[in-house]
Amino acid sequence: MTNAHDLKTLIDLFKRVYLVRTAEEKLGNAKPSDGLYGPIHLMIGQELIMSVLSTFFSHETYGDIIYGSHRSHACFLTLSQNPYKLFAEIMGKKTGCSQGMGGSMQLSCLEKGFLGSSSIISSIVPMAVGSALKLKSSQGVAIGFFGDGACEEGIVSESLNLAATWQVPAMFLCINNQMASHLKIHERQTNANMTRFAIPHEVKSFMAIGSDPFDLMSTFDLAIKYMRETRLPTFVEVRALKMSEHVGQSINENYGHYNRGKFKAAFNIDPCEILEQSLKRQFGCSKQEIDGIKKEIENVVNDAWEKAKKDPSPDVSYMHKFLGAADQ
Ligand SMILES: Cc1ncc(C[n+]2csc(CCOP(=O)(O)OP(=O)(O)O)c2C)c(N)n1
Repeated sequence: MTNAHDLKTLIDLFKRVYLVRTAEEKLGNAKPSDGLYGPIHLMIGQELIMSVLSTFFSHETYGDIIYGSHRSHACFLTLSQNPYKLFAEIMGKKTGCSQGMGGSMQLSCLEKGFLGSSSIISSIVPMAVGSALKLKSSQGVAIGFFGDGACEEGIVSESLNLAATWQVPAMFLCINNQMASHLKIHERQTNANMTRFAIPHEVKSFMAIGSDPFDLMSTFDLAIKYMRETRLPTFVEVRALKMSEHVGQSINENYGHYNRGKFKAAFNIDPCEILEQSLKRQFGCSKQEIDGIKKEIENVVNDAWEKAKKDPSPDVSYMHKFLGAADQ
């Protein structure tokens, strides 16, 4: 992406954000008869981050690599543009991106450089450093994204130390939604600023607001250009507010300690709405044009859902193939 204020760029971004939002709402509103398996970590409210990042990321051109956390639907969707493979995976179908064996937290899209996500908090961070080492003599970058809770794991600091010592192009992307499961940041850390983890390792850090498309565009632009040119690591903190519960299909107005309505009113942070308003007010897009884009995406998502539901489950003998060498 070159010109952040270009209409075509913003429409493309809106399509990415709306695809993630629609797919996540589909998951959040699923009925028991839809047959979803395993824990699902939605990230409604955080869609813009991966949507913007994906426009600067290119496995085809540079060999870029990315690894994700347990909350990775947006990474998969923005890179693959394939809600069908995501839904099939979460429904435990053979046609899913991990052949129905991984579920919501174990996603990948190898052909686009998304090498995997993991349910083990922070476990992908050293993998990003390993990939960055491999990419050192190219122009590619390796990204590992994680939450503020993951910063409390020693391996994030150990990985920062190695990336800085080896001088490799690894991006430590921390999505700071100020919650880890059900604990607020001030119950776990003395300071809500995550970039401080980069300071002892002299890793250059950046900070962006996750609901501001222009801030995200300029931050990722700067950070990725810096890495492509210097081959050095970066730490990027994005402040975000998640409008869904920690885990589960809880996107109702009142659930647990979240109240989505109050949240939206208090912070005015819905990135989908911010982008839509920006397209209308600053770029003169008509309601009809925006509604047309939305309808098209909703149709793609609905068709993907129905198709995935009809797919077969993997057979049990196939599952055994992945259960390790113990019984071979
Ligand atoms: C090593 C490890 N410890 C604990 C857990 C349990 N757990 C799952 S999600 C989570 C909180 C993660 O918070 P954060 O990293 O901020 O990501 P967020 O859920 O906010 O996106 C925890 C502690 C885990 N999955 N792995």
